[in-house]
Amino acid sequence: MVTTAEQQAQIKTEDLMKLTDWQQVKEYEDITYHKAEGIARIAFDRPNVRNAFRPKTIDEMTEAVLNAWHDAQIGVVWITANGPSEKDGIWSFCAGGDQKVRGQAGYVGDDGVARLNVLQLQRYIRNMPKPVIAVVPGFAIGGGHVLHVCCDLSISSDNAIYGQTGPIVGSFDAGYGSSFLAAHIGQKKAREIWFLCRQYSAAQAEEMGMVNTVVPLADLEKEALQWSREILTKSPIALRFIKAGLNAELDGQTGVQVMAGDATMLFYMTEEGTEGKNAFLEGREPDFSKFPRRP
Ligand code: 2NE
Repeated sequence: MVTTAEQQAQIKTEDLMKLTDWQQVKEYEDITYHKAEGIARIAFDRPNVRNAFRPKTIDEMTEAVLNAWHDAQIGVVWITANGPSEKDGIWSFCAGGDQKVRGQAGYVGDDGVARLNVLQLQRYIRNMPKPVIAVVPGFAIGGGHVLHVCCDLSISSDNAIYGQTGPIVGSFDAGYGSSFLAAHIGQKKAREIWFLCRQYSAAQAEEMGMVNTVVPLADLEKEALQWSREILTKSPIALRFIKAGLNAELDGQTGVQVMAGDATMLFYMTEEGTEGKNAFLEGREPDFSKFPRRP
């Protein structure tokens, strides 16, 4: 049976987080950020507005995502959310852009300027050479739905609700929010989601291949920890290339560039690549004669 609203209200973030020794990285206003066991846990922390994001939320999340990207001890990154709402006890992942700060030209920050760097955040999630898991404890709607789509894997609580509202509230994401979604669930289903703006249960999301697995809310982080620990036993470079390869076609020249950068990194790690650098530093001609032209 799906976790009911009454049961959701009884489950606190601390209950979900007690399974490992999470260490706070930095204090933020709109998110929380912790690390443990090589995992980064980055969580929306505006549960009273279904974790809708404003420019500050996205700026904070971007900083945390980049920190996790550049931390060599981190092998898996979670994008998740805290809860429940103090108002009604309901859990959410993210309900997209905060409509209350939406001005004439976009979402307005504390500085009065309309700008929302959520598309940049989507690209960081995709380009980061490590698995990113959406750990979804409730509503994933609008731009929140797009963020889970951009993650490599989605682990869903059974009470989660998925859907789009853009064409209702006067917005849309015709980028990854549409094309990457279609790559997951097919063109017909992606068009249905955007054209009709219906809401879908976690079970329906799993059936259409939009999420990887569904568990009771109380077990969400236990499941995410198990998946993460399994991933952490695998070769980082193998995972890096698989992610880049899976992204490459949809990402066009940018996808090729990311893979090319990874290939260059590997080349630097070879004796052949090092010979070129050493020769320059030693003021001599490089000698590549000993390196075979492999068939
Ligand atoms: C998420 C959903 C379906 C939940 O419905 P329900 O009935 O369970 O909750 P309710 O009462 O609507 O919301 C609870 C509180 O959260 C606030 C509400 O205003 C309410 O506040 P109070 O009345 O208690 O004060 N809230 C929820 N979502 C909010 C939001 N996005 N902005 C500001 N406050 C929000 C239901 O709440 C819903 O449909 N929410 C709106 C979803 C939505 O339209 N999101 C924006 C889509 S566009 C977007 O995200 C986007 C994009 O398309 C392109 C670029 C960037 C962003």
